[in-house]
Amino acid sequence: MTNQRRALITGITGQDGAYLARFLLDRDYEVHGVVRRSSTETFERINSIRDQVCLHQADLLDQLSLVRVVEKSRPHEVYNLAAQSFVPTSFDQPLLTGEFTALGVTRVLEAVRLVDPAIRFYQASSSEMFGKVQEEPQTEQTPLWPRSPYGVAKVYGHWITINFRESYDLFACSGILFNHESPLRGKEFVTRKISDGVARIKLGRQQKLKLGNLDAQRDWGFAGDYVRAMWLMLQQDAPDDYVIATGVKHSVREFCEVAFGHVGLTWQDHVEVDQALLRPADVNTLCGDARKAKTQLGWEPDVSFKELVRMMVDADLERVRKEAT
Ligand code: NAP
Ligand code: F7E
Repeated sequence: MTNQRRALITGITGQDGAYLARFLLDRDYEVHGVVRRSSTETFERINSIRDQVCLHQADLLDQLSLVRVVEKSRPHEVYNLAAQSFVPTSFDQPLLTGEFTALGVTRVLEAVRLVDPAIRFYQASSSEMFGKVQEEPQTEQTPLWPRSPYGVAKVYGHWITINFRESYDLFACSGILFNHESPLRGKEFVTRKISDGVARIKLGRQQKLKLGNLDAQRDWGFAGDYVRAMWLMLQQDAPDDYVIATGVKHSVREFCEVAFGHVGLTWQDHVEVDQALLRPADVNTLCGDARKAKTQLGWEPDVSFKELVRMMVDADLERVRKEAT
């Protein structure tokens, strides 16, 4: 083993995993990633760095597979990004979501504690934990009131991380990240669904875009900015929890306005509301107060809302243009 820093990322094939892996490679880390077996590979987001990272098969449902990966990679830092992360699916599959997104965190923490309690641990907590918001903006102290099985599972993951820190003195941090997006965002999430829809409509491949709750407001930031915050948390003298957000919120309707407007279209001509896309319980508004992260980590976002929307639409235009008609 060399002196090079080693990091293990669960969820390396997801949006954040892909950005974090690149961020750590740029800082000369040896990067290891957990991937689960499937009949078709899901490595699209990490294709360009595939030969620079070391991938290990394991699953959040399988305790021993996680122990083996930690033993094999002997990381200094573990970033637990893997989860069933799509809120509507959590209403359809609440038990599976609990297994992955809640108990999965305990399994990774147990693997860390067993193999090497000196490993620094990052948990991907979420603004979804605030749900029916009890104050605005939300801080690290705001009471939690989750509104979906996903949010409930994340509350468990958040508190088990704090519990392991307090019980076993682990360097375990929890980042309460507000929505963050990018051209690598999954297409079922509303921002990417809109940017992809705008590109297809502009290029004549689609006529209409069906959406659900247009009034929902989110504090949207850029994923590339947010992975920097994850890393900063693990470089501090002591473990702690931080809200990561831009402090500015916009509605889904406003997102549509900027995205369609960017290509010279009027969103009202193309967007249709589909009642089937409404959730049994939705989070109507979220807006974070990241002053603690700014003061203690020196973290601030670089990319603004409008820059983010344009970046996503431009990337989808380029991609759809290359697709065969
Ligand atoms: P994402 O794109 O949905 O990626 C999820 C990752 O988890 C994928 O790599 C997926 O692998 C992996 N995974 C799922 N179930 C697994 C299992 N049983 N075993 C091993 N790996 C499994 O999510 P993201 O947007 O990058 O978010 C990263 C983390 O941050 C998640 O925990 C999410 O809940 C949390 N979070 C996200 C946001 C946001 O706005 N993006 C905000 C707050 C918190 P496959 O490729 O095989 O499916
Ligand atoms: O929905 C509304 C929807 O699915 C945002 C995950 O990364 O961020 C994400 O969860 C809002 C909701 O993200 C559609 O009702 C309207 O109010 O993009 P979303 P999310 O549920 O906020 C948090 C922080 C996470 O941690 C999660 O892992 O947009 N909305 N129309 C729609 N949403 C979707 N998906 N599709 C629509 O057609």
